[in-house]
Amino acid sequence: MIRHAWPRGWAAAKADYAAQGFAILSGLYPPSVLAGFAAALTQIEENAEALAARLPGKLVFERDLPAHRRDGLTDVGAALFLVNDLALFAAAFRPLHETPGVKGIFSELLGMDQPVLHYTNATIKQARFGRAIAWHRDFPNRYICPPDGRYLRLMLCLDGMTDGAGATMFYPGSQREDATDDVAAYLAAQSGMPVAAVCAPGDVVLIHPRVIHGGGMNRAARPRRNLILQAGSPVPATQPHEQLTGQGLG
Ligand SMILES: O=C(O)CCC(=O)C(=O)O
Repeated sequence: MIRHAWPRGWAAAKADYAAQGFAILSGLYPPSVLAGFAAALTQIEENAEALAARLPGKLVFERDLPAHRRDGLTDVGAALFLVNDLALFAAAFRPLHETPGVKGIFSELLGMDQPVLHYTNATIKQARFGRAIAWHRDFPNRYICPPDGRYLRLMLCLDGMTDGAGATMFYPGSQREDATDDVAAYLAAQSGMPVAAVCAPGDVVLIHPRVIHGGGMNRAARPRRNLILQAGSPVPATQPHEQLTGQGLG
């Protein structure tokens, strides 16, 4: 049986983050801002081919990714998996890092006065065939990642997340220092089940960079779209930079 984690208030979310390596929080973004995000993302999806030609490398199509993570399905049209560097596409995405409250969340969880933005993306699990995401940790990663590991990801669930519909799954506690670095070895030694982050549209999931997470396909009839922002310590100049990399939050 799959276990679930549910949204909590800030004090409980902070405790969850420390104990489990992830936490679910409600009410951070106002409804009008959420509607703006959804409309801007829909615009991108509807104009994906033209935008991909104009902004090479920023859109990742399902058709260019291995089909085994979507049950072998190959007829996927111009369906997107990732939209990277959201600020390039629409000003409507700016509240993702500018909304009051966002800076405080990062500052408190990281113990840092001036966290800076690393990157943003939309991670889309399409209706019916949205791909599964393998078990992984976000630190270290090969994209944008301060060497000190002091950062976290805020994942806004535009459509909410439910079982069987691609909810992100977590191994609670796998962020701890004593957890083995090797994800496969950690999983092999586990007797516990992962936990599904079940949440409503507009909720956010706060993800510790060392917690092991992944998730199954979205087999539901509606898409599961998340917006992600990573922020924390400044990143070295030698790493890739997005439009807003290095900007302060709030
Ligand atoms: O979209 C998801 O379910 C998870 C995204 C994720 O694993 C990540 O950004 O590291």
